[in-house]
Amino acid sequence: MIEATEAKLKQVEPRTHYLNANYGIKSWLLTIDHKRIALLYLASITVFFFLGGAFALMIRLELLTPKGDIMTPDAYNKMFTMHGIVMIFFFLIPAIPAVLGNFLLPLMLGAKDLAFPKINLLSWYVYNLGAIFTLYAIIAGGVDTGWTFYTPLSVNSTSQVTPMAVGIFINGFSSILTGLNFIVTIHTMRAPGLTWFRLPLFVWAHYATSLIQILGTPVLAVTIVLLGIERIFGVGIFNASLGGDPVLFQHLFWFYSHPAVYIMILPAMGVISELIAAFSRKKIFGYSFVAFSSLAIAVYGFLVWGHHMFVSSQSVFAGMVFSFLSYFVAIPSAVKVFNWTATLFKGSISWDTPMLYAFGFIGLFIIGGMTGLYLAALGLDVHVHDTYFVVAHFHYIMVGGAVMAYLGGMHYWWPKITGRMYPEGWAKLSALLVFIGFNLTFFPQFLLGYQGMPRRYHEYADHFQVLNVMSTAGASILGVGYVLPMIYFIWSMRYGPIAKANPWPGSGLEWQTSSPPPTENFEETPTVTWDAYEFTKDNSRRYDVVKQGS
Ligand code: HEM
Ligand SMILES: [Cu+2]
Repeated sequence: MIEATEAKLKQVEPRTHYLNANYGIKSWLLTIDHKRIALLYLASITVFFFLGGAFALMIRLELLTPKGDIMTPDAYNKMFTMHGIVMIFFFLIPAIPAVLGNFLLPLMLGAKDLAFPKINLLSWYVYNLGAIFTLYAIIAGGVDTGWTFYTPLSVNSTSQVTPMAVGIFINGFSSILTGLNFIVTIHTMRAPGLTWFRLPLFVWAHYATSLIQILGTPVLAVTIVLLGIERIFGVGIFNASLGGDPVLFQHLFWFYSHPAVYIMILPAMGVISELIAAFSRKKIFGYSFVAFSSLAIAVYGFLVWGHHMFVSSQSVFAGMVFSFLSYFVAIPSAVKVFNWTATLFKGSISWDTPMLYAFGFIGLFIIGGMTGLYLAALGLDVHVHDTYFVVAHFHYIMVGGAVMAYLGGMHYWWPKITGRMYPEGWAKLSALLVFIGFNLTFFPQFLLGYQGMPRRYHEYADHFQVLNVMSTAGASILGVGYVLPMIYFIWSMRYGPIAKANPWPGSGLEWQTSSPPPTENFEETPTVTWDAYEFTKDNSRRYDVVKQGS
């Protein structure tokens, strides 16, 4: 009843917010509003998600039967390479920071924008410039080296390695600039009263992620430049016959790429902390442990790259050290899982769609993380290295973890972003499809890998077929689960019920302004007098009345 009146009022009295403040292509392409830039990223990233998804389905179709009958081995190599490259560099790494981070950080901090709004816009253009080179490489024939570009293959390959490397190199700068912008913003633009230990854990997670982006990404950039130099001039950096070392490439590559998996998972953990608090209406148990565990993960993450190289000619002693250190990375992750669980304990839990994704995340992340411990065990890894066990493990982390959190976060903040609610029934259905489809796709791959099916092969022995058919069937369900939200999100932008300022309700500053927020985010700079996740007793909003823009 009250809601109906509220909706009517809004129809009578249209208010200005960041979406309707200006119209026209130019007002979008030249915007320096972090909220609009987030949406620009959302558009670019969604294109790449579905491109990468199309490659994935081609892989699974090929693997439906043991004989390689729908494509040549060469085409298959290109298929999984491009799937990996697109998903990692153009979807997973930017997804949560560039879309949700961009949109939310200034709102959560009570700031008007990021510290460097123009650099923020520049980051988006840099992303797209990199994307153009990558798309060119794909159209011009693709790359067949695997997303890891291992030498010597990547030096000798006649496929489009060079333009692809250029694309990833350029894209890296977008990542660095975003990280830099976030760090400066978090340091300098917090609202009065918003001390470090009152920050939402989402902000802590992005702070830690930004550190990795700034420290790690340049290493990848250097690695790629060296690869380019080696390909063009053949100076003998990686070429053993000229005195180079092909394994050096793997060291450089994983020195970046292991920390990079935390670029993908830390922001996801930040999202999950917000969801768990909001939907159990409790303060996160052990707030400062969760905050510091993000930093610990960011720092430790740089010490364990060698666990990707147990069988790449490093000494047994080096292998033991990397194995040992890898177990330590598990501790801060486990701290988070334990603390989320403790938060749920005796909480008043509600089962809205974002919470379903949060539960999904926790379950799948535990499976992904525990199997990571198996892989970190030197002796076991020698057995399952380069089998489907590894493929299953990293999909549980990256798809079961990062993508679940991304979707959960998109649902949670959708009313804030668009001012409209999504259809809850459809959303629950798609969350269910994603969960079932995901497990059916990737769980059989643990068994396949354990039984010895190698990854990156386009034919396999007959007795692996049953599990592969299950996996392909799961992938189809997962595909439907991913397409559904895209459809109803677009639908909801026009027809969804009008959202309140704080529909769940949540406790962060972003919920204290109207949905969608005005261009300047807040009517007046808020002063913070409460700690993170301090919910009011009656579960109501902290401020019931949020002044609307004129
Ligand atoms: C429908 C969903 C998906 C299916 C069916 C699928 C399938 C596969 C398969 C079969 C491989 C192994 C290729 C091989 O080693 O022969 C693979 C590799 C990979 N996937 Fe996925 N995938 C899916 C979704 C995703 C998503 C959403 C991401 C990232 C967000 C992702 C990231 C990767 C990466 C990084 C690799 C490694 C490529 C490599 O080095 O072999 N995948 N995927
Ligand atoms: Cu690793």
